[in-house]
Amino acid sequence: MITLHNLENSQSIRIIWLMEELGAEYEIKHYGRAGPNGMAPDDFKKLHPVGTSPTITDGALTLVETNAIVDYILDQNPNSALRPKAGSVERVPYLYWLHAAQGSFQPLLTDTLVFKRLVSKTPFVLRPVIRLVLGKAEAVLLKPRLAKILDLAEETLCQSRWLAGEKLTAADIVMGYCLEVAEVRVGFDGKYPAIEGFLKRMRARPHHKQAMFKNGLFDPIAD
Ligand SMILES: N[C@@H](CCC(=O)N[C@@H](CS)C(=O)NCC(=O)O)C(=O)O
Repeated sequence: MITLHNLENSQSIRIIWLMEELGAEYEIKHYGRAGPNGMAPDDFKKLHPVGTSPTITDGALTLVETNAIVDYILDQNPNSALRPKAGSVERVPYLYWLHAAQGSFQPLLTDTLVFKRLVSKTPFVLRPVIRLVLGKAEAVLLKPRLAKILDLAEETLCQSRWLAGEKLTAADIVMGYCLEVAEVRVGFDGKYPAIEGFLKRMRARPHHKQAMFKNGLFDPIAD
């Protein structure tokens, strides 16, 4: 049976939601964050050389990386509609959003947090300088790319209920976390009503509610 090693308030919420949608058997082992920077504790880090959350174990196997875990779990549930079949209309948008989430969107969201913290942790007198330098990088690198992804998600969700069509897929589960983080870290300023509708539908799903309950506190970090 799969054990999800669940670091508190982390990306592994998606794996709980996935397992709940599948009705799969699994267990959760909870870990609190440690130290001033809120990293994973030592017993979590010992599970795998990379030491990131989510981590799953299944017998002798230990696996990290969200999308590798999602694929591993869906391989065990080959008939699930959460992964559209190759050749279907939904397959390519599914692949795009699944991989855009972890390959592009999540790193930009992490960089946004790092930039904010570099400013807030810099001694007060030096802050204007660091704000100026990072502000430029943010304006050139981060903000336009984030806006392009959010604009495309908005456009997509104006045309279909979920990102890869009318049915929920694992791409929505992976993107859902990113959109929740973007909501507090980037802010939508009323520009993304279709994304807000997506988040409302996501949070209304009984399996999502159950996942939240099993996860415990979920409070995406804004800054
Ligand atoms: N690319 C990885 C990123 C995982 C990641 O950065 N997880 C964060 C939690 S959201 C983490 O493990 N932070 C604690 C640490 O690095 O000690 C994935 O897709 O799973």
